[in-house]
Amino acid sequence: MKVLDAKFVQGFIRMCNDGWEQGWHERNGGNLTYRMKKEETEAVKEELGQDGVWKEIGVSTPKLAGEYFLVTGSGKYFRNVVLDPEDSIGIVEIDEKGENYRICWGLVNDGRPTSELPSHLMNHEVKIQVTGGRHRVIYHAHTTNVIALTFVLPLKDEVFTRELWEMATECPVVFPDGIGVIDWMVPGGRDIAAATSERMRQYDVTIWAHHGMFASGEDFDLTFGLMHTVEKAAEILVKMLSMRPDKQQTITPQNFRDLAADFKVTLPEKFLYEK
Ligand code: 2HA
Ligand code: ZN
Repeated sequence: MKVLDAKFVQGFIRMCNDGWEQGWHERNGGNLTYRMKKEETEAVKEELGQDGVWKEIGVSTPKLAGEYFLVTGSGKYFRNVVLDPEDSIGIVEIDEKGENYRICWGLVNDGRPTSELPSHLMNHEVKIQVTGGRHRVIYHAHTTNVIALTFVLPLKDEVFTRELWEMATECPVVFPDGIGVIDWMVPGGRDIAAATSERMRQYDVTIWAHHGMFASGEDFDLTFGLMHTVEKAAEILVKMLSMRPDKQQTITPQNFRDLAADFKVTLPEKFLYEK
């Protein structure tokens, strides 16, 4: 089968375009990676070259040895993915040590995988461990309202989680484990990758202060839906804070406990503090 005819590739391209249409991917902002299933790799094998040069990932991810990933390219624009996928995205194989990658398909004009490859791969490695391999998608986007909030709220997991939960009843059901937040860091390197993956052990979403969000999920719908839900809650919070800084009424800690019981989710008490 041709790579571009495969369902997972079409889903990946659609997600890139959906993110662009949300306004989360100005210029070359944001990146997306997908850990391919064995049968998906097998299905497109006829188009996967073995002649790519091995290059250093920059971090060591031994649990990803031999895995194949579909990735967006460094410097590529999400808005172009749907028009010219072979230029904008590619498939990479990870070597047997988990330290190098080679391009097997796509990124045809001397392209390279996303500059955030270290963060993506470290997050994939952590998520394989904590989800027993269920999570396959890691998504980074420059979500406007979440970024705006990182200038006015304390950069604490408890504060962001609680404030965003209060903005929409679905939030604690969609992200019951909460949200991690890290201080501003230089993007693209080993340090931000380590700090993010440490948060992703507990959470499916991590906010990068003054930069954007990282989200992890089982498939494209769940991961895009998670990003969308968090960003929508942030939009409501920005609107609320713009109208008046205090709340006339809100969802209370007891309301959250009642919701958790009915919706069969566990909401950690550390987020249900008295204010
Ligand atoms: O430009 O979003 O974090 C890609 C990025 C870097
Ligand atoms: Zn970014």
